[in-house]
Amino acid sequence: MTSSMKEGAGDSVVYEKAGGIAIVRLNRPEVRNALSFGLISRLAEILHELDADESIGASVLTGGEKFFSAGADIKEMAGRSMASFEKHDDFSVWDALASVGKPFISAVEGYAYGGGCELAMASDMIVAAEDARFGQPEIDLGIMPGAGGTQRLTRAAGKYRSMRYILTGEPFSAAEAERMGIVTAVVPKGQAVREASRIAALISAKPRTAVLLAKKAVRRAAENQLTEGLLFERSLFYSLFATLDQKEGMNAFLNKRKPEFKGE
Ligand code: DAK
Repeated sequence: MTSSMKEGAGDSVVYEKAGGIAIVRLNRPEVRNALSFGLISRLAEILHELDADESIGASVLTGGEKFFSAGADIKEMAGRSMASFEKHDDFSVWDALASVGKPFISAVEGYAYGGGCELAMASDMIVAAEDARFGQPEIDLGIMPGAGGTQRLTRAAGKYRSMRYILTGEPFSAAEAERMGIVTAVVPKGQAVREASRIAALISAKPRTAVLLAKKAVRRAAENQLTEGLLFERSLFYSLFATLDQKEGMNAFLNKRKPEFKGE
């Protein structure tokens, strides 16, 4: 089995290849793998590079042993305005993930919150450790999910459970995620990458073109008409950056205090 580690000092995403699969790891542990625009661009770039790599049939996406990701980088967003997002559409870097051809499986150990949960849901499968926690806590920052949380969670779990988690920000367990249909398999703590790699290796041994087209077809079934919902969600997400509550929510998080929302 050959393995080549691609890691340089300060890389926000690293990966290694072995036995027909790649293990791609988010690598900003100091900020709990917060998903900066740079990190998402690099992740999409790597997944597209792997698409072109004939030695690879499928990938596993992990955040490491303690957490998957705490979501989008709040520091990067806190001072932004609705107008600046409308003008620059910085979050469009996320769009490149939708055109990844080969299957990629999220292996979630620890928490996957906000954009971390949305990133996992945007992948093709989720293998979760039994103590993994998922959640869309954006409401506590004075914003809402913006990378598909309102759309993908609702499609999988239905309106009633999705409303609960999106409007309260309460986290939910791997078992609840499995009941809601967003998790492919729940495994013992510490085993998520191993199980995701086993599934990725099975897929990698299958005929590649059939896999690509089958993935495309399943995504079409699951995500038909998703595009319009995602655009609607993103535009509402940007509009919340015109509110005082967004400034208060994010500043409170960064200053480690409780927010005082005014509803404005
Ligand atoms: N962003 C930036 N920094 C973060 C962060 C984040 N999301 N989460 C944690 N950090 C930083 C903390 O500020 C702290 O930094 P220092 O104080 O050391 O400088 C460091 O990471 C360690 O954090 P904690 O001390 O809080 O660590 P704990 O282990 O005690 O707690 C936690 C971990 C995950 C429970 C906690 O850090 C937390 O609640 N984090 C925020 C979770 C959250 O609210 N996530 C949602 C973010 S909003 C879109 C695409 C994506 C999105 C939106 C739109 N489009 C395509 C349009 C996504 C939005 C979001 O995800």
